[in-house]
Amino acid sequence: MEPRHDVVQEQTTAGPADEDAGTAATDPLEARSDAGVAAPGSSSEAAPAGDPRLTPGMVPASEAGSGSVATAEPEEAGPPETIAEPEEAGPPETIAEPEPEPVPEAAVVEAEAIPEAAVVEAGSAGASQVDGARGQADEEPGQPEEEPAPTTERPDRVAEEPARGAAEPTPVAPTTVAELVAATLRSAGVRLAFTVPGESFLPVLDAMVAAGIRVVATRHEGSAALAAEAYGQLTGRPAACLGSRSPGAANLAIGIHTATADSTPMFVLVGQVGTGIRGREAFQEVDLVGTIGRLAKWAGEINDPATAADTLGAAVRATAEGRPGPAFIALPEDVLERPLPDGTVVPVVRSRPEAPSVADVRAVLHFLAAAERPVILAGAGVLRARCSNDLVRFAELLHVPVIATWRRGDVIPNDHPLYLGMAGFGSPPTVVARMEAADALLVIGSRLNEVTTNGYSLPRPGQAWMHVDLEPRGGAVGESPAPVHVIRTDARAFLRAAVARLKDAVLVAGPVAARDANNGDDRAAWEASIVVDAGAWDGPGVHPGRIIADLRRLLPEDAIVTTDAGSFSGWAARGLRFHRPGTFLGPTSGAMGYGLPAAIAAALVHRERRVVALVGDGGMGMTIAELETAVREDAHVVVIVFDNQGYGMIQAEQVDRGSATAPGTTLGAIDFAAVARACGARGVRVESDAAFEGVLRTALAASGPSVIQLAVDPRWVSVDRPAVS
Ligand SMILES: Cc1ncc(C[n+]2csc(CCOP(=O)(O)OP(=O)(O)O)c2C)c(N)n1
Ligand SMILES: [Mg+2]
Repeated sequence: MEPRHDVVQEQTTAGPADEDAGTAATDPLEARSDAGVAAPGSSSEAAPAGDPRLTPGMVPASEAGSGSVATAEPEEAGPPETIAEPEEAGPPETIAEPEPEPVPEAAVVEAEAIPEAAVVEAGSAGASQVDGARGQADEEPGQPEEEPAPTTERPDRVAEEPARGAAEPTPVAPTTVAELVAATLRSAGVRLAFTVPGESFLPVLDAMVAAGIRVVATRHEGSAALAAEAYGQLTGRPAACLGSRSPGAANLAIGIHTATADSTPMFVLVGQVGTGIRGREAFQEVDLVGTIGRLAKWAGEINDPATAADTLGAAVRATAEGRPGPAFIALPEDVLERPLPDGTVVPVVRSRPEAPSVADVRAVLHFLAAAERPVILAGAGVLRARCSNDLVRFAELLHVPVIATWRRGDVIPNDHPLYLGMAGFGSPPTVVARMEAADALLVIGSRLNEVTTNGYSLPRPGQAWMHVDLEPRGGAVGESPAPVHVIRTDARAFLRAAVARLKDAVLVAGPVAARDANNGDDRAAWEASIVVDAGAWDGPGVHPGRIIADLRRLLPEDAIVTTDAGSFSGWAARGLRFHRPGTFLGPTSGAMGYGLPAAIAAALVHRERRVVALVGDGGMGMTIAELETAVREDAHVVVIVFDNQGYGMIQAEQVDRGSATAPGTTLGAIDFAAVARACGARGVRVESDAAFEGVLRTALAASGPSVIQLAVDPRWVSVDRPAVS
């Protein structure tokens, strides 16, 4: 793509950084003299009040020089007072990032309390989004740590009461392998563990409780793993899940895969048969590391107290460095209570994101600024790095719209005029069309999976795109078409650096106005395409789109929504709106059974917030016993079951393929409301749209779990094939 000479110019004094950037006379970010820069104090004042084309920090073309945009770079161009910074002229509303992190002090105290704690410095190549969530990625490299966003909610009860009301344990140096495991996890940020216990790892559970990690029993290991995964998605910190030998590990598998697919930090601990009886058909014996362990990002086994610290250090590094993911640790039963050698220390990992180079940042800025129809596609990397505010600022400064990757619809507030929807299942046609129309696509914090890319049709052949990611795919399985530029860094490090360069930008009114006009049209088209509650419907049962519209109207802005897999989820994907990052949890693994365990995890983290799980009758059948877990844990979750008495999404596929009998997808009735009541929760069946609002209001106002069972006629095939037109 030929750079447009009339779009961007950069006010700078020539210096080493410019040589570094390699700018040339034809570059759209040409070095220019002060002549094109607004006079001190003039920039924001020069903008006519109320002119929607001009945002803070921008000046009209007449002020900026002919046909150009100038960015004044703070480090090169002199003091910022020459140009009004966005903050001075009215900052964009701050988005509340997910909750402030409650962990670091305790982790530090503990590490320090253990003599000679080994600090494993992570290499600079990988950015730690995990540690970022614990506070370190709040720092821009070389910058002081940022204050967490203010919050009105009371502190996280999980962190506050790790042992449910018990006092914070006094750290003691571990003496056994089990204690070392617990101490390592605790120092890595773990505060919650979900498990179905087995005889093979009981000393670890006791050690965890002693170390201040709260242990929650679930009714199935699959739920334990999915709850731990959801906790990691929500907080950016790892939780743990535990299962016993091969049966427990097999049941944990769904959550291990989900954590890998969703780049979620997590520890998976599995009891293993004793080292002395391996290979002899021992009870429940299997090569855990070589089988189920391979679903994880990293897998290892602790066979010897002498190497336990090294193995655990590698596990922590795996969760924390580069693309986050689950670490799987097999724990042979006979090793757990063996004493540690003298001098064993708890491994502590610190990693910091690598800052992008000036040239990298410039390449992206030029790319977006020179385009006519640029788009940013933003994914989980932005959420994990907790930099939605930075992304909003970046998009605003460049006037570039943002599309969320599949199941990351909360990446920026959906009521922002630059938000143009979520890609993937359930997205309206405007989303793919807009991405296809982009002459410059910036992908940030996404691995570009099959669903987000509309079956790998995006980026389309010949489309110019750039990739900012912790682990961009390259080599034989690299992206096609290849990106024109790749920056291996975390989203926050990139966005911070880019915003720092951009915030004094001055853009000519002409291109900005054209961009804004396009963005306005695109936003209007998207808004028109996400109506899900249209059409006359008097039953039987509810109109799924109206249920979603009611939720959109009635849920508080900080409510957290979780979802299962199924046709019902399409109405939510299209019709819900998110106002804050960290308000949606959905697995890109597509795992059924996620909704309820994820909601329980979210409710344990945010006791004061409303948590709503959207599930089908199929998915609910898989995890229904966790209602008892929710009751026992006093988790305030509202589970909304779209009950069409079948595996609807799969049945639709069968019908499309011409299956005569659609075998295996018709289910019978379960009285989910009655089961809820039998577990000690509230349970209500809703047969009509009109009845829903009152039932929902009651459930939201109550404490503890509620189930709202919605009768859904099977003619509601999907959001694209509703029962009414
Ligand atoms: C664990 C798991 N098993 C199977 C599937 C395949 N699958 C996707 S959607 C679906 C049907 C879900 O049924 P239900 O929860 O009732 O939702 P509905 O489609 O009827 O709205 C199935 C079986 C899956 N995604 N995950
Ligand atoms: Mg169903």
